[in-house]
Amino acid sequence: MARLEILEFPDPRLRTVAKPVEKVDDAMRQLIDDMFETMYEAPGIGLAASQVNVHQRLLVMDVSDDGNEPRVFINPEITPLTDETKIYDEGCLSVPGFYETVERVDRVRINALDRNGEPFEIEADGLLAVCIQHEIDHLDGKLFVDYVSRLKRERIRKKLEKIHRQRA
Ligand code: QAP
Ligand code: CO
Repeated sequence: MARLEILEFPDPRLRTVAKPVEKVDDAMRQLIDDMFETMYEAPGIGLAASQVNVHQRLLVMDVSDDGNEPRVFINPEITPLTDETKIYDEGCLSVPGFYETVERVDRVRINALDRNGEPFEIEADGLLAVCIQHEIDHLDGKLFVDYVSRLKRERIRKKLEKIHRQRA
């Protein structure tokens, strides 16, 4: 297992649209394990491959209170199940230290492949539904800061760029 480096906003690589996974093999399962280690260490509740600079349609999540319900979604397809929306205070491992409210659909169906390449389907609401929409956005090169005002987004960008300069 290994911890992976997480790209941070405004890194342009986070804007890459990820390609479908063609084969779920041992190398993919190794990547999944490394992504879980990276997510749990952070700690976080969701991590998309895009955030570790792997531009394939794969994400890992654990929204349980005890951090003992790992979930893998490969090539996830999302279907909204309602017009109703909810707002939630979101954060992101690629935007550390910043939280903003985002409005999203309240109930979704997800079709995806598991770590053995087997298809499965779930319906999600609450935090699970928020998190999966947030993570699928990453695979499409989108970030939660895209949903806040330009002023807020620019403030966040400047603060993170300053932190990145101080790190270097
Ligand atoms: C996405 O985010 C999410 O700022 C997952 O300093 C978040 O795991 C979906 C984190 C909220 C729905 C609701 C953020 C860790 C983790 C930070 C995360 C930080 C350290 C974020
Ligand atoms: Co994120």
